[in-house]
Amino acid sequence: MSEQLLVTGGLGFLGSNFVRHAVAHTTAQVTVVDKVSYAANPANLSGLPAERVRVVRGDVEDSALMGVLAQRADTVVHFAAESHNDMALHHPAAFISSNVQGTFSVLEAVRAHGCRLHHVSTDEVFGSITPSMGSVTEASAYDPSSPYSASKASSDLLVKAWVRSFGVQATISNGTNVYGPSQHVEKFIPRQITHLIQDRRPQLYGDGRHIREWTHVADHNRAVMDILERGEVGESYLVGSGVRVANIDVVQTLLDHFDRPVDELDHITDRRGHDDRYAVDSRKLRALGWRPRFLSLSDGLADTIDWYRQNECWWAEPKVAAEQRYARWAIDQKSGARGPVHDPTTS
Ligand code: TDX
Repeated sequence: MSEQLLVTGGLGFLGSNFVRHAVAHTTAQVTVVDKVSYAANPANLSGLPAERVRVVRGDVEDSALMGVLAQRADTVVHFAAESHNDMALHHPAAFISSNVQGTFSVLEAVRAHGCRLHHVSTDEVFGSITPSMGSVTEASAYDPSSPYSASKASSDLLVKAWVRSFGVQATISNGTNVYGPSQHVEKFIPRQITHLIQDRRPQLYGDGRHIREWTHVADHNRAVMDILERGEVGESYLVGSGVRVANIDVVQTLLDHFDRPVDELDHITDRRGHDDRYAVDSRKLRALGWRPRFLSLSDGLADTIDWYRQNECWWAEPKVAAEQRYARWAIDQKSGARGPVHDPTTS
């Protein structure tokens, strides 16, 4: 493991869990660069030793800053991204700038300074996978459906091109849906958990039959570390637990944890361009020795629920703001109105 690690987006859900993992399991000095948007929280890194972790407030799109930071780094792990599909449907411009322009800036910085790069991406780049297709492999064609997944697909293609054209030493991971402590309350599982804590009814898009593969954040970040340590430069790796569950079954598992009737949920207007199913074949990653430890969604959710119960001060305010956005978007979707293309909640 490199000694000087630069983590972009290290105050977000995935990035901060990765920084904690790196501090616990390596001797690396970690620099976090994060623009501290609405999705980040400085508390996510609280309690870590200052002599191991330094936080720089800044935007990956700032190429001068990225140049300075990359000069001091051996390895860059690029988490920074706008990541919420619903937000992307209403404010797509922020996704193009953060995810595409931001990745371009990171690539130019690592190219100039010869850093090893790992780019964190998503299984959504492959689009919806019908049951007859089984699961995608790293060789499957990209076919993104949404502004978010198209922006991530674009960023992956930039990384692949920088590897081939300039010899940048990069790997990519395409992860499935991730869950665990400190995920933003706009996302599906924390939204439903915090609704239940507040005695509200879970909100399911459409019939709730959409299938996602759920990987615990700890498993996801061990995969990133394994790829950094043993992955082959120039390659992509799919990260998936194999735990594939329909949204309605996730909600009913949550209702069960809260001792609430299984039909106590609302079906609401479906998301536009909503992919029916994601499923990945993660054998290439498993060949590096990676195995998911969370094979029961119900067990993984128990710890996650406990975390949200104990950390209401962490999520109470962001939840009010997230629910205001959901209410506004529902009205816009019905009326066909368009909000500003650039997300007003980001700096
Ligand atoms: O209230 C909700 N009700 C609902 O039924 C919300 C917020 C979501 N859903 C559905 C939509 C999806 O089928 O739940 C599923 C998961 O939704 P999200 O948490 O928004 O995740 P998704 O759109 O699948 O994308 C996520 O996984 C891949 C992350 O947001 C991405 O950043 C990641 O790349």
